[in-house]
Amino acid sequence: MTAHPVLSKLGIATQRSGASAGEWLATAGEPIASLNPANGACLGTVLSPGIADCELVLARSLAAFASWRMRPAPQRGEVIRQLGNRLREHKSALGELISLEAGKVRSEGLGEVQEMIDICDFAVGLSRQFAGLTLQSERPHHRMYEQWHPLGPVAVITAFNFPMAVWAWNAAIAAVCGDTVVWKPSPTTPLCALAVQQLCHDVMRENDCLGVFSLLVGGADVGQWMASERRLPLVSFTGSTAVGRKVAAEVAGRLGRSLLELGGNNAIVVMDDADLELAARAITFGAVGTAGQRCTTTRRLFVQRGVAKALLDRLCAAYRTVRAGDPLAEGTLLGPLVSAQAVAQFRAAVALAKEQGGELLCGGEAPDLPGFFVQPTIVRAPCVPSAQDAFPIAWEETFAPILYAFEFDTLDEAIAQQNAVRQGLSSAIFTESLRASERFLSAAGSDCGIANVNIGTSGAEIGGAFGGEKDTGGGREAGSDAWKAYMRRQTCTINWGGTLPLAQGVEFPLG
Ligand code: UN1
Repeated sequence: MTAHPVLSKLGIATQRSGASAGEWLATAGEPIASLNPANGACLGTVLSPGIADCELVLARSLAAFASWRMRPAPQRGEVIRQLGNRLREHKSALGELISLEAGKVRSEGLGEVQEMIDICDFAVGLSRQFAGLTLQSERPHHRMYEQWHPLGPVAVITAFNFPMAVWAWNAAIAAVCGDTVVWKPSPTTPLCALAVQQLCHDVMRENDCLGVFSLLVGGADVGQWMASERRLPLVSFTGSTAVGRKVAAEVAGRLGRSLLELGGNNAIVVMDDADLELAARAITFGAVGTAGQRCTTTRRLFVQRGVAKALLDRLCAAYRTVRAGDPLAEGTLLGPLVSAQAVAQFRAAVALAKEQGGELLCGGEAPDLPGFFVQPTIVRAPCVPSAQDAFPIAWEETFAPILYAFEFDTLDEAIAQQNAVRQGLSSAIFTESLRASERFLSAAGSDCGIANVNIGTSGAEIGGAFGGEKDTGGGREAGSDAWKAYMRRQTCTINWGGTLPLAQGVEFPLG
């Protein structure tokens, strides 16, 4: 099989090892095939690591950590600056590979690479800003402060839908914090991981820090090993709530830390006074973009009764203009789902929605094509007092472009319904009313980790902390002070006087 030209461009045309600790290792595990979801063709095969390979990678990661943690943070930042530049140079090839392997349309593939570049820039700046507090000691001639130290090798387990960027959110921040990173990507998108790791090899070699970034392209056995491995003090996991729950329990059992980015079931609330053009654009991008396979995808719409017909008509018209097909072709807005199984889940969800009284407003079909394509779909939820009991399908996260539309009368009702699901990632309101938007953003408003006004639920910038509440797992990654998850806090008290006063006035006189 001749390798796709983009693999040659990225230097991985003949690469088959799925394990690296700075250089590719001979691996002993099962082969993993990478499929192009737009046509089902095999893009390449990667050999997964066995547990002995995992042990070797971890040993090298630990060895690299011993010196990396002592390199001044701004110098670690310099390495990430170079990585960001490498990503800039290869942006177009990396974006194309994301489109080939994950099925994202070209602009979204490139956007994902940009997200990596952005987080590198952010991490470079951050590397000069890790700051701890100076605190007031109650004892004379004592100084108290806190400082932040690196944790050790960090496990990063990522999903197929952001096959590069979620690694970058974790890896760029962890690396400037002084941690090393052991990455287990989704076995559905192994080549994306290989390409990124190959770029890391060059950067690490040139900066004499081999082992800071390692890779283990494996399945659930590798994930299980990571969760139970005490020498991985932090496990960052992105994926389903069901698997995240298991990872969290396993990591908690050894009192390790986990950082969870799990399922979302994100909603947009549209008030009667909203700019419907803006809302329709945002809902279409949120629900149809990435073929509905973002954790931030808009899955539920709550529209106030006065504008329900107008908005749904607009949406159905917009959906009809969405061109599906080859993700790399000019003008395509909807690529394939990631697998045949995802198409089966789409079909099952549409069937259940109809069975539970939903009315199909548009889409609903999975055309019989070689790739894993489905139609963007809107289902009107049945009008019942408690939609949760009557329409349980809308309480599930199906990774497909299906939007469930609900009508409501009052904002309080919409907020209550929006918050009624188990997940709590992203949310948005469209309104021109200050009162309505502030109510939505208040402590009694949206219960999600992300709450937006007049923009959709997906496409967050890296500068904010990203993550959500409840079944979404509570983790925060990327910007703001998310770096604190990758470090340990140390409280230090220094006595620079000549006596030993005890705190709380305790006396302990000796002879
Ligand atoms: C994900 O779907 O796992 O906010 C992450 C967004 C992207 C990240 C999504 N920046 O949609």
